[in-house]
Amino acid sequence: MTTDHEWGQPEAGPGERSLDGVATAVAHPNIALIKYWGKRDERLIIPCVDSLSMTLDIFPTTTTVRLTPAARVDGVHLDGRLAQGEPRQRVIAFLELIRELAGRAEPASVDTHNTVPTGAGLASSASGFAALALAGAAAYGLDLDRTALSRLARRGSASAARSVFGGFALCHAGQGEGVAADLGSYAEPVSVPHFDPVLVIALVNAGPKAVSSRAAMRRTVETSPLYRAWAISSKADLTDMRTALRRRDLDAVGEIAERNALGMHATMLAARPAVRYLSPATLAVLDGVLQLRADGVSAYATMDAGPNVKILCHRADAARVAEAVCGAAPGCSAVTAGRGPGARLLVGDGR
Ligand code: 2P0
Repeated sequence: MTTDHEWGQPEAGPGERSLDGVATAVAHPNIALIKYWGKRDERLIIPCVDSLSMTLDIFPTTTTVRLTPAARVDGVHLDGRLAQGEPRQRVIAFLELIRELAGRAEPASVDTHNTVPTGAGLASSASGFAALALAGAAAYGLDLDRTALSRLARRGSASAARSVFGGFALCHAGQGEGVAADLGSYAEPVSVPHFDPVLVIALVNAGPKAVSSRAAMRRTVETSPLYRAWAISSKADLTDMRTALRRRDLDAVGEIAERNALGMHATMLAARPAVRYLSPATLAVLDGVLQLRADGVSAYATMDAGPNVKILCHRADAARVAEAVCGAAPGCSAVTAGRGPGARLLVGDGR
């Protein structure tokens, strides 16, 4: 059995520093059991709803930030290639934010390596901005505690606020506007010792999504008549989820996660025009999950901004679940993730 400490939960205390203008950080993706969908401030990236996630122990992102005082502009490399367009702009805007906080002006080079397919609804922006926040803050000498780091990561991608922490994390939507909203919106760890479920990730399509989650959530908030109802029910889902986690009741956790995710997708289907991430293969996997439950296996599905399905189950059932859902959807492959660690700096050889 594991304790939260072993899962890399943060400890209170001084922030993480780099003394020589270079830092490398590793962060893992997370999957929300209570979803974030919709922003009430697009510039500050303030979510409309609280969310709760499990950080994974697979698909890490490793990011090095190196200050380059002699350079004229920032250099951004993603998976060994010079980044272009929007991905590059998002990284540069994030570096600007760090420089503003640090009161510094030197450009930097950013080198990021993802082990998860980018943009396929598998949370690459969560691990990506959590790693960039930690490495960037350290390289620029910013002394941030984990709450401030989570707040900073949120400015890259709201789901990244949660990947700062290992295990389970709750991201507050915060209240008010402007500075108050910014201060109030950050993630914190939710301690659930001795609870070790897994997520079987059924990959039905690892290609990039047709609609970015950013554009899709904007359209949903602006046009879906179901959005408000889901946001209200999501509050109740979060309360129920916290109780279920406290009880380490996997069936309750799974039921709540599944209804929350299906509700989120219902809001998207009702948007105008509709946003539909669920494919025929997604539905075949969901049928497989229903059959598993009919056969007495505790298995519950959640889906994000893409067609892939994550199935929550007991670790002992993971192989059976993977086999069943992949049998239900031709071309599907599965990988199993447990709860993983929070973002951390690498030192020495890790650089
Ligand atoms: C989540 N998703 O809670 C939800 C559920 C997808 C579905 O967070 O615009 O990349 O950068 O804040 O975090 C995906 O959206 O969006 C996401 P931005 P993000 O995990």
